[in-house]
Amino acid sequence: MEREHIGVLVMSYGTPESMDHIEQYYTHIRRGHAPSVEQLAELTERYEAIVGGVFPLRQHTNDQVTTLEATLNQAHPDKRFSCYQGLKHASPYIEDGVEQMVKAGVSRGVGIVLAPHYSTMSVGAYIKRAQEKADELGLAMTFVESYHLHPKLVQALTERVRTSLLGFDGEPVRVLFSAHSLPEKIVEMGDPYPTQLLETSRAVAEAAGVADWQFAWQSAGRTSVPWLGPDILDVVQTIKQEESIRNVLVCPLGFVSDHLEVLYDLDIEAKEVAAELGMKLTRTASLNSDPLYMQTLSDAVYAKLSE
Ligand code: FEC
Repeated sequence: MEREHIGVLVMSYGTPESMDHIEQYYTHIRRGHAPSVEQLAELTERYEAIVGGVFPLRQHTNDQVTTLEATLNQAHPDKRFSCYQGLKHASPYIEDGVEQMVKAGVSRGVGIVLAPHYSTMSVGAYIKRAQEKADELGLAMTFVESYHLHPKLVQALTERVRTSLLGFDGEPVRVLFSAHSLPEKIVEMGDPYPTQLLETSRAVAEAAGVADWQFAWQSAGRTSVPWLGPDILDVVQTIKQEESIRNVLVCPLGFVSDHLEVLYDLDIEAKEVAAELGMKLTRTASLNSDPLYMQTLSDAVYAKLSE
């Protein structure tokens, strides 16, 4: 009997294709409004600072998509899985990925985002775009909304926290779990994002035996509306000045890959703030294509198929 051909739309934030594409990318993030000359220069400088003109998120997303396809096919040989990339702000866009699945003649599609926590403004927006394109093309699709408490995800994060703590030679350390901030209005909307992030933080802290931890937001947008806080840079200052804490381990569990928000906002900006205060700040390694993370995605996709 022929194996059923399932299309998996793997959605990720996306990154510019080259330095020449930063303006186009930034304009897409700003819903069609081009950035000012200063804003563009500032973002270009941040990209230059992390990687000298290469965009690591693209490679990580490529690897995650290829590895997830292999993981799914190995775990479920009775079916044939093909993974397609769909990016939020760069090519191949989410709509392109859906189109590719239809062209390949898959019998149905499952969508998953390379971000474990659901918010209407993040994962919800990815899903909306994919669903609209799938409806237009007549493809049946279902979506994984979140997988923030999957035991293998918690295990992968726990291992990273434990490993990084060894670098502090037994000295007291405050663990700061972090994620991308969003406008405060999501709280009034009853959005599950803050609660899910706290649930993952608590699960990892318990599994790693960490009693001294707190949650902080990072990378808030440069807009006039209020964003969720406290911001991680303020937290670092406050805990040094008010609690005399000298050691900080950041675990950015709202992200899965090495990219600008981790490599610049934490590795350069937060480390600089900490160094000025005479503190030691390190961060846990990103998941990227960790086998436990790939199994988390594979399990979540497969569970969706049998719903
Ligand atoms: O490495 C890279 O090239 C891309 C890194 C990157 C990731 C990422 C993830 C998330 N974002 C989320 C929300 C927002 C909201 C705004 C916003 C703006 C930016 C800008 C850049 C950027 N984001 Fe991002 N985000 C990344 C990069 N993000 C660059 C524009 C300049 C700036 O503000 O720094 C505000 C947009 C608006 O005006 O409406 C909101 C969320 C995530 C985590 C979930 C996910 O991955 O989708 C939430 C990676």
